[in-house]
Amino acid sequence: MKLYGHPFSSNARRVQILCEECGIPYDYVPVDLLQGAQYEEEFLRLNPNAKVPVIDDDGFLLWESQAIMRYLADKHGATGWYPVDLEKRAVVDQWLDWNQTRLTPATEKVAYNTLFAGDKADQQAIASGKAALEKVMPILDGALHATGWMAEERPTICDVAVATNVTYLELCKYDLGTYPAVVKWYSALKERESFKTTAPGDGP
Ligand SMILES: N[C@@H](CCC(=O)N[C@@H](CS)C(=O)NCC(=O)O)C(=O)O
Repeated sequence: MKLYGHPFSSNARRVQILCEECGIPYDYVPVDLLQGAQYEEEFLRLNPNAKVPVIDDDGFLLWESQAIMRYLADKHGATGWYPVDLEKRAVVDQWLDWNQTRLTPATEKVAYNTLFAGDKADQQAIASGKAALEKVMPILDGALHATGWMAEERPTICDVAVATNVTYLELCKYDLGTYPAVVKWYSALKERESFKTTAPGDGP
């Protein structure tokens, strides 16, 4: 399987972490996002959205990081990471949707403008991203109080997906101190080999 990604891509990283955790073999194909390689015709044939990650699994193409995680977990029988029980799976899916619709937009506003935009940084976007984070982070913190994990008594793909966003909050020096359960959970995940070997360093 080929995994098209970029070292700064939190979306590609979550797929890579799952592969590392489950021993799923993959060839990592870097796409030079900073030079615009995602807009080249050859790449657009893989993903017309011009985004990483994409996988090419023996000719089967799939984009959208969380759809890829679900597909790989199912294909490789990683039921600990993505439970098969209807209700348990629904809770993992709930958090994946929450990640895409609530946490990611807020995180992206802060991270893009703090780390990538340089002198085009939009301070209003940072402020509105932070205001949105103030609403969503307590929800994550509250969920983690019961077992220390988001959905199960162990990490699942939603913990991985959400944590790759939290990495960017950390890089932005966003103060997580108000969310003690998040700090504990994230510290535990960071200790895992899969997180260490895929970490984006200090960012751009
Ligand atoms: N919803 C998509 C988002 C993918 C995405 O935004 N990828 C970013 C990297 S983290 C990207 O490829 N950006 C390139 C661009 O926008 O030009 C997913 O979950 O895979």
